[in-house]
Amino acid sequence: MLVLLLAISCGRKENSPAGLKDAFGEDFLVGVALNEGQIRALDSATDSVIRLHFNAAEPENCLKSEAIHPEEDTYDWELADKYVDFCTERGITPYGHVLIWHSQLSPWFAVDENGNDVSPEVLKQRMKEHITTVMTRYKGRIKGWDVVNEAIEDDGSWRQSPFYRILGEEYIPLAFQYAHEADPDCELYYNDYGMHHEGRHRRVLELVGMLKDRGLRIDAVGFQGHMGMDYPDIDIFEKYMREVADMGVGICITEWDMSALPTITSSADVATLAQSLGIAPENMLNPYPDALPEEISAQWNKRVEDFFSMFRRNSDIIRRVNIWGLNDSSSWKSTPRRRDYPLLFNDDLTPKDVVKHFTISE
Ligand code: 9MR
Repeated sequence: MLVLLLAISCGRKENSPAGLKDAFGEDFLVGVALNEGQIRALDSATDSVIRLHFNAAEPENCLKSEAIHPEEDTYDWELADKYVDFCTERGITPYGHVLIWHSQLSPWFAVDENGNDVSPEVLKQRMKEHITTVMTRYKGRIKGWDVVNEAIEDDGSWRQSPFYRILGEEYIPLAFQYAHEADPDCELYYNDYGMHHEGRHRRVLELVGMLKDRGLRIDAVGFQGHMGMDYPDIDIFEKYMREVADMGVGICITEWDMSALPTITSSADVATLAQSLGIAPENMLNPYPDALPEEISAQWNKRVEDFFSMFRRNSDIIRRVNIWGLNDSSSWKSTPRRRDYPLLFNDDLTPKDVVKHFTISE
């Protein structure tokens, strides 16, 4: 009776799920990317929302090589250790992002003392040392790692990263080999964005096939979910996920967020776009500095609902959906000069309509 009364007073029915992790409990894990303040639990209200809604996490920045391995013989474990402890204490499964990525790469990683590219042998040795040291520290605690991130361009060509320049595409199987040797029980992923581009999609299929043909472990492909109101096409996203899963790997939706702002590409006709949205052309870069208009908010919530319903329909292949941040003000997409509304919680931590839709039973 007390439980029922409490549930009613909280606006929920007795059997309605409490948080997103419960709403999708039968389907997949629901994760959040944690920033430094959240990992340090600086704000108790933030902490409560994390505890209520999420059962998985990735660290937004603290496991990247520039943060954790700033100099060749120096590791900085302070925040990364806290991240893993934070998750463990709250029953949240911690995931690792990221081992080999061209961006936020430690400046020393691929160059010699004169700033020239190191030899292939030296780079292999550095990759192996980095992967082995980091994975060994969190062995048995971090459940899975993004081993290689963003190696492929939209058109399917290999990204000209220092790793590719020095080792060619061979750096990818090498990274997976080193990772598996470091922690044989750990899940290993390839992670990339813009997965609706046909060129990248074809190359991802080829890459997964190549790793499997060589007998290397790859558990899942991470489809980063950085989206907008007009991309990606939901049917193509679903079709491509299924095609990748058909190769015998799981799917993780990693880094999910959806910009609520108009997409402006270099070829966009900004004046026409502005007119169609009723926005003055000079305000197009920051069209909603004070609040998101209700009409746009309704469209945003509906599109998010469509995507999450599609994820649920594909729960036979999707293992985890990881949101790239908690509330709008903490998103990498929102800055004072371009205020965006891409996450599931408002600045004040209240849930958006789509969260209520999934967590409150009718
Ligand atoms: O959210 C991250 C932001 O805080 C960093 O400044 C940025 C630097 O590149 O990286 C962001 O996260 C990226 C992720 O690690 C890989 N995929 C793209 C994400 C958004 O840039």
